[in-house]
Amino acid sequence: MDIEQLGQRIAEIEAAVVARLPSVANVDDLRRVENEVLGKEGALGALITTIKEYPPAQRGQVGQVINAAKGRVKAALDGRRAALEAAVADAEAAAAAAFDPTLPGYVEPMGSVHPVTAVQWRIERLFERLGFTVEAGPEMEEEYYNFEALNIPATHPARDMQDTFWLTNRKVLRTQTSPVQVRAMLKYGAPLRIIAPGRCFRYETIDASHENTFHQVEGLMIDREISIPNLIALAHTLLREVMERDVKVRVRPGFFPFVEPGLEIDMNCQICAGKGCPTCKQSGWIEVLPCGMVHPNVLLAGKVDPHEFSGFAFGLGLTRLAMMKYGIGDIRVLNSGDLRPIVAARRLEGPVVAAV
Ligand code: FA5
Repeated sequence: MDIEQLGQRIAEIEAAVVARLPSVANVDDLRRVENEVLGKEGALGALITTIKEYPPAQRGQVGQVINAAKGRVKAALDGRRAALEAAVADAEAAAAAAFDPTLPGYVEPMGSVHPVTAVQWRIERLFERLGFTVEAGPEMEEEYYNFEALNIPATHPARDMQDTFWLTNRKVLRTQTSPVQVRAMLKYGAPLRIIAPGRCFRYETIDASHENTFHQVEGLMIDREISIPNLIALAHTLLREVMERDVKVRVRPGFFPFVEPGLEIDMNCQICAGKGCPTCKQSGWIEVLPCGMVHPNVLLAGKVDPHEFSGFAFGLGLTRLAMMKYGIGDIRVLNSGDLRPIVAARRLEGPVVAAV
């Protein structure tokens, strides 16, 4: 290749690079192009090695031609690099300008606890102040603790009082929280003060006030010289404190094999103010607190001496109490995904979470 041909070859290389530059989209691609042209084995870079093929007298001129071309190509590459960097800086500045820190933030909707949980927590705090501890028992319960230990042998007609979900392993879904009574006596002995909130299950026809899954709170106090006036006083305090208003209660006899005597403490229906509605079955009263003095057979099952100790127990209908407190007329909404009871609870209390 003589000098003239070399000049043409260089002009072609330069023209190709210049034509290609506008389509180079970023600095990394530009570095690749630079290497392909100016690198040791690049189109221009490799020409340097051809110098020795020229007569010594021409070699200086050949070197100058090649280096001048490399300088022009380098300048074109630097120009494109500057343009690409400026475009990136402009895009970053535009993005920063689009962010307005003075705009109000997005407020996440705040969750809150279920009305039944809110009432349960309130009851737990009240009883903790009175020296009670909070116990739990299994929802899948031994037949023994759900029935026999509570003075309900297999042949006793009282078994039919609570329609039971029997499991194939001969256990039951507990129909009441009362099994925790004997479990707690065996665990701690006497004297004893516990409450046991939890879910209960009954194979029932569902209506406005009956669910097959609902909550109770068991209460048990065992000591020397415990009597019915202690129980009634505590029941009244409990209902007033939970409802946060004065409520009417009535006491009537009740039968449960595990208490003697047994009582039913009812509260005036808060849905209809005692006038009568589907929730209270038009009676104006709602049964919330069956209770009584613990039967000696139950104390014996718990290895507590009935000659030394006596006690009272109650089984508060927690779900129904939550309904009364928040004016929820139909129990079914509490186990559904319906948020209306939550909203009602919020309206009365503010965010329930904050009250805990
Ligand atoms: C009992 O379950 C006894 N274990 C209560 C007890 C404990 C008595 C200790 C004496 C001493 P009862 O079956 O009545 O009793 O249920 C107690 C409360 O649970 C009822 O007053 C009612 O408020 C609630 N309850 C009962 N069945 C349902 C149901 N299907 N749906 C919603 N609440 C119910």
